[in-house]
Amino acid sequence: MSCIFCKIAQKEIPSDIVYEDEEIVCFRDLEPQAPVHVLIIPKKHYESLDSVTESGEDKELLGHLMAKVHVIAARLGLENGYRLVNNCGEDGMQTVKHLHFHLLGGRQMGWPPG
Ligand code: DGP
Repeated sequence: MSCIFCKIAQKEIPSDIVYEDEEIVCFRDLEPQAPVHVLIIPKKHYESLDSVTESGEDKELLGHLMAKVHVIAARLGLENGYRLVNNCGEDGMQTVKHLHFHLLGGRQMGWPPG
């Protein structure tokens, strides 16, 4: 297995995990872009959002992940709001090819993003 986020999910390489359950892991980003910057990933490997299908399994997993976002945000003290970002593919500037959502907060965000 060469995927770095699979290795983080399997605890083969260390990370600062802030939330974990059977299906997902959330850990602090190595290069934080905000006072709070964590990545939420499914443990199951999907290369990107483009790999997600309409199967019941994928819908359940992604629905579960989305339903946990506000739980994680609350745990991290983001009472005043946050931003959830997915970079998909080359134009989306995705660098790690394991589906992940950036949860950013702790400051006022700008719009439009770069
Ligand atoms: P993206 O551009 O959306 O693919 O963002 C990938 C993010 O992953 C980027 O913000 C840096 C972070 N990252 C890359 N490698 C590691 C790692 O080994 N550990 C952690 N915690 N974060 C990583």
